[in-house]
Amino acid sequence: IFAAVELAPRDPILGLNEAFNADTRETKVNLGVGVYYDDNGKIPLLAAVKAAEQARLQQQPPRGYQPIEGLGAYNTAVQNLLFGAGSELTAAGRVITAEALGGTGALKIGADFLKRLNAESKVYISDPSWENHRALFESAGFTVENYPYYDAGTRGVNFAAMKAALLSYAPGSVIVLHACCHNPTGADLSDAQWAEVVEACRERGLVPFLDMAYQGFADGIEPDAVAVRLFSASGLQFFVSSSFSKSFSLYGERVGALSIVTANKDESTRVLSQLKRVIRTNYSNPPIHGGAVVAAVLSSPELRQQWEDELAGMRDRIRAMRTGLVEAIKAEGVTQDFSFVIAQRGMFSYTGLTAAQVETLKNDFGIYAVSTGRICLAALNSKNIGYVAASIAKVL
Ligand code: PLP
Ligand code: TYF
Repeated sequence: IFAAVELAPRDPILGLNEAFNADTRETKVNLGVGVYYDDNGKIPLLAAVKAAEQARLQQQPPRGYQPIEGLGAYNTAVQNLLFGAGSELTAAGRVITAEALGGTGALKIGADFLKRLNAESKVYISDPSWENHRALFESAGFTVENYPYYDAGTRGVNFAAMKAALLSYAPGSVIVLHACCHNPTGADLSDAQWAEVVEACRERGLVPFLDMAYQGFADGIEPDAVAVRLFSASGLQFFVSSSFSKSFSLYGERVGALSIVTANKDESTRVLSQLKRVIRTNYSNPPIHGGAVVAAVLSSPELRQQWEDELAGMRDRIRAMRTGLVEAIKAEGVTQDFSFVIAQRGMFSYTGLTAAQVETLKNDFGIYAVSTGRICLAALNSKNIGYVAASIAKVL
């Protein structure tokens, strides 16, 4: 049966973890995968999560099947974060939300549903984008192409090229947009540019698919939702995949959601019925624990406040690491200007390090980064930042 099976390539990012784990050097640093570590280099268990989990364990709840679309309280909490607590769209029944297996699971059920709606559409992702975007939409059967995005010269977005491209695509094309904290570049659109993207989508009849994996990691819960809010105000229909992997530090629990904004309540009923069909044939219904914990935190004023404070702590620590890295590289005598690292948003920086320099960082210093030069700032801490800066200075 398996004689002709070929060896598949490793995931370029998750594959780095395997190499890192096998490295025996004590000074090794993993700047590859997009995970938030605290100043001790550990993945935090948030205090708000711990409190909600302990309360849940005390209750010893039964483990029946969830509804196909997941827990109602969870889906409502997701909608409040994305669309705002007083959203007219949710009040009008124009938003449906299904709990999903992380942001990845949300993208997958969204892609499968879109394929049933319009099998011939093309899907466009940013150049560059999260590796898995292409693979996910291709595995749903779509042809995937890039729209212009990052400009290495300015270390920002080539917005003129992006907008011109959007305006050239066939109506019905699916446009995957990073709602905030662009992965891998850290370069985001301004609010004014988002408004122009909304108009381009309207003018061309495009299908916007916002991917929100890092809400709260740029400026805060509300400001980071600006793209979702602008699309909401536009009257257009669109998709949003979202994830609590990072913002709740619940990576392995696989907690995310797919939300779809429709034209009206009747359409919502029909769309949800079809989305449930997609879910049923994928995994039937989502697991209970992660969503129940998130719902408990978000529906308790005290725990919610505690979570927002903890999220702000993660955001501030990443910012401090951005500034600290730029200063430490400078202190090593490097004259090249790295101040762009401070302006980038979210967990990542496109450092401009070449594949060869990344390779040397790994071989000579045990510092792991993605070959594109992407590093995860959230893996830096007060103990390793000096070593990383000194190593970068040596490979430059
Ligand atoms: N979308 C983007 C842009 C991401 O960076 C990630 C990474 O984690 C995801 C989606 C997937 O999130 P999850 O780990 O919740 O599946
Ligand atoms: O980009 C990252 O590092 C995170 C984590 O297949 C990740 O989004 C990376 C690759 C992958 C799944 C998650």
